[in-house]
Amino acid sequence: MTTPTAESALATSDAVLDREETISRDELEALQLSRLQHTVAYAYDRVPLYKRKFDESGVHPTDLRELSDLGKFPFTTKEDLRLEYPFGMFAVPQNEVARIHASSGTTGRATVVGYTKQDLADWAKLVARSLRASGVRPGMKVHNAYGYGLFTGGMGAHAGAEALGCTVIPISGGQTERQIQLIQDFEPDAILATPTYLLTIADAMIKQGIDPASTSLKYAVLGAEPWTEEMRHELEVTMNLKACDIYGLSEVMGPGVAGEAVETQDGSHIWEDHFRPEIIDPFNPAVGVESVLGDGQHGELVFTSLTKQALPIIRYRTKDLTRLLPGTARPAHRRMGRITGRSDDMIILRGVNLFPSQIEEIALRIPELSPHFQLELTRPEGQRMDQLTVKIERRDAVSVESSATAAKVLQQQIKIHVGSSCAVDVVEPGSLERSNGKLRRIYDMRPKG
Ligand code: DLL
Repeated sequence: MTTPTAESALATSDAVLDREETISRDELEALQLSRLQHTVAYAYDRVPLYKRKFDESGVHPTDLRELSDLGKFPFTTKEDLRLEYPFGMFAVPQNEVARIHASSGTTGRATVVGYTKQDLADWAKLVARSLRASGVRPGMKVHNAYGYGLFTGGMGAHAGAEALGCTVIPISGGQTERQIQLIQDFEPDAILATPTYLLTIADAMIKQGIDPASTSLKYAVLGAEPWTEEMRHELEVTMNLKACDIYGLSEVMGPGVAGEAVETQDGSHIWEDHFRPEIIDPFNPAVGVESVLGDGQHGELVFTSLTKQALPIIRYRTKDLTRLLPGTARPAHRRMGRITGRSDDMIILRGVNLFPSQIEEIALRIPELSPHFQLELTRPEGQRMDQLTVKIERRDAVSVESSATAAKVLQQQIKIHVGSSCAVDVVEPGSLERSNGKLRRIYDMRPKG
């Protein structure tokens, strides 16, 4: 855990917050209720899928009398968005859609999302709010290394930094040498990137003989993939900056659904004036008020948008596993715990559930091992059991002998903390694939079918 410093406390005391950041929980919930009542009626009237689903479940927008009534409404899934491809979920005519984004669609059809001008303004405001919470201030130079294009990261972060009053450097992801050159020449105050891409940049700096701790960068706002406290520590020490989390997903908006405050660094605050979060049991996703889990309980995060016009989203199942915690730096807005993983990224190894984040957490506590690792799943010939191999790079200055000892330690720690037996293969520094954005950690080489 990183402790707040005098400098970071100062960073928020000089900020002008949105009124909604400082209102009471009661006032916020009253706002949520009226916005929620409007949204469910709006979605029911304008999007055939919602009308059909509500009718099939026997609920009507007028059934939403208090916030907890939301639990009676049916869920929306990625599959729904795929089936309605491309524009079936849009609640406004096409000429009112100012922008379209889409997911890469590696596992099927892309999911398409749209924004009205007002949606884009709200999105920029929430990203600006998140960046400000993380220490970024008007007038700062912001190096934006999230990918531009259909991915919401690049343009979403860009518009937010502009709305905050920053000077934006729209470099996008990749071309790491050039990124490093521009960081040295333009001297940005903040960098926006995925945590693993920032790691790639730091790593490449070291290879070029540049000390990553010596750059102008003071703040990093990192998201789009799961990362751990151990990774935060690694990046903060290596790069001599404050690293905060930013969370979001295209179907709900993009980056800026939640953002972390630099003075507490205790998880992202969900901007609850625009989104109503719930936690459900991912393995038993029953509809019903009683099936919504209480604050503090782990489960799958579900979001309902409260202000979106082009793509209102009702009870969207994110597949992200986390829990809701009370607000701190922004008391009315609940925080989300770190995402431990996605329910579809979970490896089930001989009955034991395992997420890449758990391996990151354990590996980074072993000084000989680097944060560069991947997980390979195989099923050796003639065997019915799956095998997990953790391939991990040793740190530069570490000898092959001491890395063999470190491999044993990692194997034992995984056995103790996760409960799975696995093989560990410590490999040469620089031999594993580097991230340009969202890093793929799991390589599933098991025979299909
Ligand atoms: O990744 C939006 C984004 C861009 C967020 C830049 C933050 C920064 P998608 O491509 O739709 O949108 O992917 C959304 O990424 O459901 C999570 O599984 C994961 N994710 C996003 N932010 C975080 C985070 C963008 N801070 C999916 N921590 C989500 C952990 C995250 N996972």
